Amino acid sequence: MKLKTAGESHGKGLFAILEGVPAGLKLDIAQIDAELARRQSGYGRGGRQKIEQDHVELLSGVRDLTTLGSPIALAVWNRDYENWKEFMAPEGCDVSSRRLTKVRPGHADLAGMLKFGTEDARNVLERASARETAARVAAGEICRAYLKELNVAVTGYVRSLGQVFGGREYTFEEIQTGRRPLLGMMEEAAEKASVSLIEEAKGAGDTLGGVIELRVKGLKSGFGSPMTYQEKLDARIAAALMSVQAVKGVEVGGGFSLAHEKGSAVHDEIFASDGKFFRNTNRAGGIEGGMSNGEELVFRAAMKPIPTLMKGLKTVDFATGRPAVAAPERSDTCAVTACEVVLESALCFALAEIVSERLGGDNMAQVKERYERL
Ligand code: EPS
Repeated sequence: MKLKTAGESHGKGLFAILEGVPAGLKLDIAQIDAELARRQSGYGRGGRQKIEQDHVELLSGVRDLTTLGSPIALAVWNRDYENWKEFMAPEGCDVSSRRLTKVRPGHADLAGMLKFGTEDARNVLERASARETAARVAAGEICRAYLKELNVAVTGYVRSLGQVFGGREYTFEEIQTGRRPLLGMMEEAAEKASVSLIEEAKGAGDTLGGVIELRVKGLKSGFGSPMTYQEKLDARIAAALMSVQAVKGVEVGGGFSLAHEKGSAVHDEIFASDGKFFRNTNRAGGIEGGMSNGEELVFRAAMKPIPTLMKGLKTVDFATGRPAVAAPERSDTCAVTACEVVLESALCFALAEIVSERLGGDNMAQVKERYERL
């Protein structure tokens, strides 16, 4: 499977081409739209989400809601384009307005201007914006449908937000049913404390990040390979998660905490019963030697606070070379809930890609039969 996205934050829309989806996969547009809506949700989001009501339009590769095996092209149109076409239209527009030169620390502005040889950070930030993830979520939902046919399920939740931490570990089923709608956290007390923290940050013109946990249930063993470093499951999934805007760290299973323990307290001991292997712990996060081992996959990703601060950080005006306060573009105070949704989508694509490489198959019946046989 291959996925490409295109589109600018205030351009006509966000687009994806997903290639390699077998024929015969049933799609549910309402389900894709529900996940797009969840990507727009979360306490602490900015004004843009009041303008948009993201909806997927399937443009090719699908007939009567069933995939054909051909590349799937899809669009999520930007409603805000109406307000921006004067400054963004590919066919010609006013590029002297809406310039951004007071480059934002932590954003793509400065490095991008130097790299692409432009004096307007808008030429970079429009693509670097996390709005791109709308296309990834729409495509990711098609990948989730593919995985669901094999009884592989993906879920996740917001584990911490700023300095607010959740209280305990949760089972896959608890996460699937117990995630709270306001912030995607699991506990009411943590959610309340997070809402106050977001209010406080908003008042101060500041932003907040958090940690997201992701789980995969039902993936059989043997996906990924230690034979070449490029094929390692943990490496490929870490790369997929790190590709999501603002993600600065990824852990697998016990992650960083494992480095502080002795081996005897880290590795999951192996038992067998009725010819089946099992473990009573899962500190490996379901991956050993770069392969799935049949246990749940467990990942955590750290999202940094969004770099657009209303209060503005110290910077330099690219146009004058003089000290300045970074441009306060409209943005979110906190988008950790949206990031959780996007990370699930990125994970769904990465897994579908890895699974389809091993199984091949022109149609879903073939894919299912091959998976059953493993
Ligand atoms: C986003 C849309 C953007 C931002 C945010 C995410 O909308 P606008 O720039 O029109 O307010 O809210 O983008 C960023 C955080 C960023 O750094 O660019 C979205 O739809 O997710």
